[in-house]
Amino acid sequence: MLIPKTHPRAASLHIREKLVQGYRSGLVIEEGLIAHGRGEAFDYLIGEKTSKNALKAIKAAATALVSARSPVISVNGNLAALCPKEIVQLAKTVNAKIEINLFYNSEKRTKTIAHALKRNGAEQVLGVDQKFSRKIPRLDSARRVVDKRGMFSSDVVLVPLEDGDRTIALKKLGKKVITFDLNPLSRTAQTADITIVDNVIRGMKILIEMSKKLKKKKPVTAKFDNKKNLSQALVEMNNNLRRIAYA
Ligand code: PTJ
Repeated sequence: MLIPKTHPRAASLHIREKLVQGYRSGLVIEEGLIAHGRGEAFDYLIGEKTSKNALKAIKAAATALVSARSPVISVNGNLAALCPKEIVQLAKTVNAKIEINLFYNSEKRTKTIAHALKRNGAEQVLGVDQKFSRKIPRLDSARRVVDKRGMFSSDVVLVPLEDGDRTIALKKLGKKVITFDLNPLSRTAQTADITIVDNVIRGMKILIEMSKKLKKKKPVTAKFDNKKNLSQALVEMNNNLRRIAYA
């Protein structure tokens, strides 16, 4: 679809188009389109821009990733469709492994996603070869299977657009969990250590830049209160709603 640059919601329509393309090329499943729709609604509420609370969370996330012993970026269909280049750039910047981990698992889609990441410069993609599989205990979905070289032995995991059960399971395994989630009320947003309430397509770029800056100096882990930051996100949403309603 040709979207005129002057369209008031051009950025958001471009993002939607990426998802649709991702669906057509086999990266994304139908449920991923629904998840995206939910994200779009929340993005509208935050004014389709990166907020102050998101920047605070991004700084905390960059510090955690740069200081991690063995960081991992968990990739699902939506993330692969929205920001394949940024996944690879961030992995190279913070020396993280890239691991495919799907909620609606299929070998074919895993391979399609791995090819897309490699086309965008990834050297190694974990989660493809089953001989390295390990299971997260007490988790039912296909996402319980992780790579022993990646998520299983990691200390910090970035899991954008994640489902709640898995976030809780990763936390129980002692991992520091960072997520992107436009819905500050989702179980993932509420249980992660660091929740970035921003569209992953905007936030990933900022996360890369911030990580590059922090890498140059020794990052100091400042206190970060996720619950407080999420409350701030809700306050900002509420203020935006009032602005829209009374404009
Ligand atoms: O590719 P798979 O099989 O691993 O499946 C991926 C989906 C996304 C379908 C699966 O993880 C899922 O069902 O996720 P949920 O439980 O719908 O959660 C997705 C969360 O991401 C929701 O809270 C959305 O609001 C949020 N979200 C959607 N799009 C974006 C987003 N957050 C940040 N940026 C987005 N672009």
